[in-house]
Amino acid sequence: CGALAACGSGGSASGDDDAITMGFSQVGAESGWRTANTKSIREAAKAAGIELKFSDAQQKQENQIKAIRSFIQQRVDVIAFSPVVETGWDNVLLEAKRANIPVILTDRAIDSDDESLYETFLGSDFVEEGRKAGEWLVEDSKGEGTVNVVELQGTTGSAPALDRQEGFQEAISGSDIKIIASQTGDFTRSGGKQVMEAFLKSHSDIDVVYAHNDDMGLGAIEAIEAAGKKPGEDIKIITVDAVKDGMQALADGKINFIVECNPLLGDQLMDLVQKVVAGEQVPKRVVVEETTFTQEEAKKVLPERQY
Ligand code: GZL
Repeated sequence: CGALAACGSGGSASGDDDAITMGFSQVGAESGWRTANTKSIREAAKAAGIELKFSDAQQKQENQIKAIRSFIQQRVDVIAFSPVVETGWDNVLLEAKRANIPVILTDRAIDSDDESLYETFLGSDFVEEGRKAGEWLVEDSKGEGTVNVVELQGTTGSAPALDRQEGFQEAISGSDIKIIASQTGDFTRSGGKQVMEAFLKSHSDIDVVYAHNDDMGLGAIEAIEAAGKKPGEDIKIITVDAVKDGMQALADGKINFIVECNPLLGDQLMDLVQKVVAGEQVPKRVVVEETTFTQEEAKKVLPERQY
């Protein structure tokens, strides 16, 4: 469905009038992670008998705001969304609050002083993800002297980009690891490739790529190989997400370490939706469980990965 269309899907076969109607505004379809996240939400809504009105914002905040206003006009029972960026939400969420429609944040957080604008935030701890990436590199580069890192950042102003940068910088502070360049690749494979091509042209001393998601890391692999270098060897690569294509590159030795960011939020989200609509208390913050993978670990778990 387009950015403004809100399409019905799921819901009980009987068309039960008591079924919860949920409006969901998704960031877009920019990465393998997002595809897996959308699939998880759609399947969980269907399984829970929740009527899902789904909108794809194509990574534009104004489309998310329009979709949320559309859900308010349709008088849905609950609104959930993954905010593409952290700021600029207070007005539209105040409109939902005044319409007595509860809001749930999923995947990404907002930066607002008014915590009454949403019931709960279900998602990963992105600062911890950045820390895990940095801690692995500190361990891996012990005794190597100065290590030069180029950083492929996620969408400018988004919670994962801001927090993964913060966590990584915290972990490497005091070490010989230096970030010599940072630029957004907007979480896409093409963005990661274009930025990495530019980095390779302007820096001859790149030791490591820290990409805020697998897709940009996979784009960087294409650029590194086109420059006649070996990804994973001449230039090491650390990414976040652990989607199938990233895990395959990790198993193949082209990526060196992946921090998992679990996109399978659907079931937990629907559980929170049912509790919120029933007026039950829910925690203000629900953190998603996730781990990390080395090349050896990727080879073992690849066959059983769900996304
Ligand atoms: C993280 C999510 C990020 C993923 C990217 O929870 O918001 O957005 O890491 C996706 O792959 O584009």
